[in-house]
Amino acid sequence: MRKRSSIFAMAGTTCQSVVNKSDVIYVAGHRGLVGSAIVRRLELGGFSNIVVRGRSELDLTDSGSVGAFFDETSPDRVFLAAARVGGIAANDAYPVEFLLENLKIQNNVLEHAHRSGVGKLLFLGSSCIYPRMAPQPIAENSLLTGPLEKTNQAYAIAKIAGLKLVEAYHTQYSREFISAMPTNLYGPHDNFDLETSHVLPALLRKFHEAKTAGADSVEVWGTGKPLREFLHVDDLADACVFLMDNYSEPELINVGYGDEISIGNLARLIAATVGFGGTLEFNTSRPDGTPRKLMDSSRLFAMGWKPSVTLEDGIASTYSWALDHEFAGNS
Ligand code: GFB
Repeated sequence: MRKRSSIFAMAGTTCQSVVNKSDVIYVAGHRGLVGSAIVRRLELGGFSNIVVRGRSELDLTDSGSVGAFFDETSPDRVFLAAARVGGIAANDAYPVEFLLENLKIQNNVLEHAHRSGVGKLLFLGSSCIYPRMAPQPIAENSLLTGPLEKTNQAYAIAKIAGLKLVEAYHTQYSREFISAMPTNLYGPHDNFDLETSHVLPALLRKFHEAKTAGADSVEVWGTGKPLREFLHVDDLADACVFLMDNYSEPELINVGYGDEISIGNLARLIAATVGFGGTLEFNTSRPDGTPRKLMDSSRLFAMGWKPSVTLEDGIASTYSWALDHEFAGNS
């Protein structure tokens, strides 16, 4: 029998606002960019009861296994950072997997977290849930006010289903589940594969390899004109722990950096950080995606949380990490 089901199934009994150091905290997706940063942040904060499971130990797309895991571990808190993710090309190429795997993972974790009486759960979405032409900066109330960007529609729909399920558990069962929508992220443990990654790790690899090979130019996808907002994943992890303590509303909340940069200027900044002195070639046969995606994070900022890693510092430290972990043997 799950240990807290009967107590927590009662309406209005789930408020546990402050995370205790001894709480059992399950971080789903601990090997990924976001999950690994949350684990680092929790360890720094002195949380000692962190539960993680690798893919070979727990298949989050399998409901029975997820149920058995929650029975066995009975977490007090859950950070749901497990997801099938990728950059613009991967989203475009694998809509079935982005839709199906994400729906399965989030449905299983949310359902079994509810059944086992988890005190609080934070679900992570993405800024691509908002309409392609949403007014900028994008406020939370832009959700479902217009058509989505086609290149990441499948992922966005899965994430919208997830945050609506979070809201439903909140309103129907008074379950303290919350949703955070991060802007574009980067940092250590990112995916650096050129076809499936996001732009920042891809450009770090491209410029690094071009410098190493003595190449004259580097290909940058699209026109270079789209605007993106980048948040270092350590800041996101800090915001997630902050929200776990301070936010209990059913409605999603944005987590952004507060500033944006064009892809062309991002490429120039990365080239300078890496020390590549050649030229940029914009390949316009590759998609630009959403023209602009700056989040309005004023609700979060007004609560007292602010990011601390500048884009310049974050790129430099991510490059340094990649040199040791991703590009080792290629420098
Ligand atoms: O980061 P990214 O793949 O995803 O691409 P999105 C951002 C922009 O960088 C696009 C351009 O305009 C790309 O065309 N870009 C330039 C590159 N060079 C490259 C390159 O070498 N690799 C990549 N990947 N891009 C994602 C969504 O959209 O944002 C996801 O697909 C998710 O679902 C994520 O929401 C946060 O910002 O366009």
